[in-house]
Amino acid sequence: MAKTSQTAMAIEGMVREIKLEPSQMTAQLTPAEDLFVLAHMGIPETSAENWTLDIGGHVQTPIRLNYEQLMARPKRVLETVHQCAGSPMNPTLATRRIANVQWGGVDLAELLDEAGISANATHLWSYGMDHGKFAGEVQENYLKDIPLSRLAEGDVLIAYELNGAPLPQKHGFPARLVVPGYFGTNSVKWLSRLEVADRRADSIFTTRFYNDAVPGTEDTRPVWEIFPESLIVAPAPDAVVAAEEIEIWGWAWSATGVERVDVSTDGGDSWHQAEVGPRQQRSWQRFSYQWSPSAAGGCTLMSRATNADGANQPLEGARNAVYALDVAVA
Ligand SMILES: Nc1nc2c(c(=O)[nH]1)N[C@H]1C(S)=C(S)[C@@H](COP(=O)(O)O)O[C@H]1N2
Ligand SMILES: [Mo]
Repeated sequence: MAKTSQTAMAIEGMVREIKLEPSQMTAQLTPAEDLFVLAHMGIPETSAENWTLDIGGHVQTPIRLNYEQLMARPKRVLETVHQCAGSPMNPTLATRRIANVQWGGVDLAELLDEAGISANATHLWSYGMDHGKFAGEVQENYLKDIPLSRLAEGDVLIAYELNGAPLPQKHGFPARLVVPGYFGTNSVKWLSRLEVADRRADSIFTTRFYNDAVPGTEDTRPVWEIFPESLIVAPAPDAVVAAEEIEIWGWAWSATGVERVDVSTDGGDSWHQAEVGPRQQRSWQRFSYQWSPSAAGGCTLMSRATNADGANQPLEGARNAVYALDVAVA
């Protein structure tokens, strides 16, 4: 059974580094070294010198860019929330793999305008250079799709910087897609090809995985837009707090921005409207509630975000379920 070293490298397994608990998410901008790392088939070796990005499919003029040509285009800088949807095998589990970072890169809609999208096109397929085994089957690449309608909203980037520094290898060097307001799974790292298509992509990552059941129907829905969600940063779980006014604060986010956050200090029996800070571009938003505990003893704290459409967080059984933690009042 002879195997080349190439093959051995290609079957490296899943990478999943989760670095911060909610109580450690104190910074508005998540430092790059604290950012979670997810890769289904390991981290490929790539280099800027040999790298090219092909844009083709249903376009009038296919485009090929090298790293230098990508960098020579106008640079856009964008702060956005970045969220992993959690394990594709367990789509109703809340994992709170969330960060808020700044990407630097090139506007994808402008590039596609230059290529000229054909009238019948509906989706954009994105190919990563990583390949190997996933779910017991050999995958030729990491292939995802987004609807072209998302591009019309703007802010979709081909990013080559993270928090002002070159994209680290594990985060997609030389360049990656960034789709703000969509789950991280769609932001393809080690990007090599973009294909304009007239249907959804047929990879395991777009068909078998990353499609949610729509409750009460037989239908499924692609894991694209993120849902309204929030978490409490402070106080931390199991903290002992003094029986005087304290601030309960955390982060709230959604694809379109958060309209309101409610906080409960009695395990969800009653809710109080928190103050919600501004959104920077597509960032998460700070919320804060001044709490005056009325008695000593244990309390369960919760937060619940609502977006402009009135959608909010289920109490349980969902990826964006309400986060709850216990504290003790001294
Ligand atoms: N090429 C490629 N891109 C990928 C993945 C992958 O396995 N391969 N994982 C996706 C998933 S599930 C997430 S959550 C994000 C994580 O991005 P990060 O590791 O830079 O935080 O990358 C996405 N892009
Ligand atoms: Mo993910």
